[in-house]
Amino acid sequence: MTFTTESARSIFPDTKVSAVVPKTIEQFDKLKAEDQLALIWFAFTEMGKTITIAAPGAANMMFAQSTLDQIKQMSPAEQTQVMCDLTNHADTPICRTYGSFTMNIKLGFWNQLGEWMEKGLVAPIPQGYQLSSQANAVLKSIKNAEPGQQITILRSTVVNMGFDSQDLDSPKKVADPVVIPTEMANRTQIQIEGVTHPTVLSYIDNMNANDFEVAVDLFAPNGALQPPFQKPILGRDLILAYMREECQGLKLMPEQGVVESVEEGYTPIKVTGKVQTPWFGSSVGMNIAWRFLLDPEGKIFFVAIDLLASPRELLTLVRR
Ligand code: ECH
Repeated sequence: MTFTTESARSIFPDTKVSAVVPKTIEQFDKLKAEDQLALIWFAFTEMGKTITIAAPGAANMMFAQSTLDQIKQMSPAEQTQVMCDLTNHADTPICRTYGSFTMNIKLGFWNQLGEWMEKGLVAPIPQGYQLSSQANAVLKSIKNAEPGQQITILRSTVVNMGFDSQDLDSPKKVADPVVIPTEMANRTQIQIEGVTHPTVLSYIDNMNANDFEVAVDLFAPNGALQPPFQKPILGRDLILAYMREECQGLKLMPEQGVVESVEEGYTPIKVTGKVQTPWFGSSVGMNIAWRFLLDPEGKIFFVAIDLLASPRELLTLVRR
């Protein structure tokens, strides 16, 4: 049997991914808008006691600035309405503009609103707001989750907001500024206990250097990358676009791995370790597994990135 993307998805079936994340997001989506906003506020302020968020540079926020200023000038009632509209995916001009933002601009947008809410420049969550019992249960599961899982839940709530429309009269999708790859002299070379395959090492090193064109060349033309809790992204063009939007400034810190025996020329390799996002730097290390399947030419036919259920899973590298 030769591999298909679908069959490749189930390599290393013993990998335990976080169940808390999809479960919490599902419960969160069922809450009413006011509860969703208040809950994120409570979760975010609680997390802020132990982890620090790094605000993005002004250049990255350029596309959101006029919308943010527009909101700042509204009455408190209108501001609350905009936030509820975003949560309810209402079809309004602001929700359409928000829908055209990249992930990082969406996060930066809310980060700015949060700062303004704290300073009283934008309508805050009403003092003494009482969460419903369902919302309280969701808040509790977020509080009990690991930091890497908490920020994944939070990010997903922000990314899902707004109105995403395919209409021609909607604002065109904006792009993040393209980052310049790290100079050769300043690059680091990773070592992974148990894995010396050059494709895997080169993937990690190029991702860490923001050199996405070189990283994507390591994929087979029909190769696929599967981000946590998502379907595989197919083909080099889409993978490159994804990397430019989602992978700038990531720090991949693989620790150990295992190479399974070759099956019809395909090599399964599993690597575990930590990943840091530029949003939280070294204050949050996410526990990650990369499940690679290399084709007979040594190109990446498939790689899944999983958010692990617990740090214990970093050691689950058993062969089938
Ligand atoms: C306030 C209240 C009202 C409502 C809202 C508010 C503001 C909320 C804010 C939230 C900010 C959240 C943030 C979350 C950031 C999360 C980042 C994560 C990154 C994970 C990256 C990973 C990368 C893995 C990958 C690897 C690869 O090899 C290939 C690619 C890829 C409070 C006002 C809404 C401000 C900033 C979770 C795991 C390793 C798959 C990308």
